[in-house]
Amino acid sequence: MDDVKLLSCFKVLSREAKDLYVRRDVPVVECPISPLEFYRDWVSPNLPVVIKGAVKHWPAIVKWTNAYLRHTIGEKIVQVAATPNGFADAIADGYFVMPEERQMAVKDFLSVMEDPDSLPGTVLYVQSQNGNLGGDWAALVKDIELGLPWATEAFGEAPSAANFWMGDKRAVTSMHRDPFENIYCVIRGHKDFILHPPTDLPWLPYATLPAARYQSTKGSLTEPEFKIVPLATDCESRTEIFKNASEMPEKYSENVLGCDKISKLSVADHEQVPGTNLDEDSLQCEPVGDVGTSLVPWICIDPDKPNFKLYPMYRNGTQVKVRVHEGDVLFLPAHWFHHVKQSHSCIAVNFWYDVRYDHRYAYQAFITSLLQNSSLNTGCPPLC
Ligand SMILES: O=C(O)CCC(=O)C(=O)O
Repeated sequence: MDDVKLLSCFKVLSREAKDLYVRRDVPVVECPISPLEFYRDWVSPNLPVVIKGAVKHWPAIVKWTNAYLRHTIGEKIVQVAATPNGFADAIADGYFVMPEERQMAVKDFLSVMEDPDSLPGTVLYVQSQNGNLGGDWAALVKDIELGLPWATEAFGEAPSAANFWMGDKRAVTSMHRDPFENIYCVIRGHKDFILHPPTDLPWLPYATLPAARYQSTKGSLTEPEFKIVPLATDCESRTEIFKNASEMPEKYSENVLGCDKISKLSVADHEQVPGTNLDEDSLQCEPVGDVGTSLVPWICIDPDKPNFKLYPMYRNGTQVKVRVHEGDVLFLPAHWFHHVKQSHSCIAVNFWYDVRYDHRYAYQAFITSLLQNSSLNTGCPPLC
């Protein structure tokens, strides 16, 4: 089929999705929700939903003040992402740039949250996505449930990873998609999501760029300088870069390491705290593609300020916006695109449940491969 015909087919697909089931807002349902309702109304049709008050009974909701965090875990050294502008894992200067990863005491991180001017020119975000709730932040697990019971029952297994998020209001998570069912719980403040359904893939432009990382240089005290340091591009160094779980954010796995990665990441022992068992042995980072190509395909449009001149096809997409408040939970189905911002010092916890390789997956993989074999959105990576 030629590209013009294919384009009109994708327009029909998007239009039908919009007319039939994708709403411009995310529905909000009240708690309690049964596993059956959750599965029937949201998981099976692959639709996002906010479950109001789903974690408001967690002790964390009242306990996780800065004073409590200082008292409980203040001395603990944790991994914090640092950038000059809040854009970690985003495109800058022709690179896909990952944040500088700093090790700092929780009490020092909290002091910067309370007074961001004390660390000028730097935006901090705890966003490691490596199951850090079972690692750096494990002392807090007692204040939450590990997985939401209705979700765990609906998915038929415990979550495979749990992540802790806390950061500056300037921190932005750029548009991407993950091969996991996501149960995203806001503990403090609020989170703003811009979503796109998987059927919008044709309208979300990708650029394939060399990977790099921010590195702060001394600079002056008031104006620290960050430089962008390209990552080594040979095969050996690339596997070295991501040789352990704490260094390999899961979401890059789709892009940097290829589809095989995901099954290798799946966790064998769900009895442990989710995420703690992502050890080096379970990660065999086999690079895909040609040796020497440390390239990352990444969505290059900013949904907050879309450049329609450069990306006119983006107009065909449907932005779905939702603010998730304290005590509420967003179900973000696998493969939905998302871009995330937050209120200052917002705290959230999310659970990733493994995706089922069912009809939804097959359908989305088909769309992706159609695009890859056309000239419409050739940069999009294979579905993982
Ligand atoms: O909270 C964020 O900044 C990003 C969340 C996200 O990307 C995820 O849970 O997959």
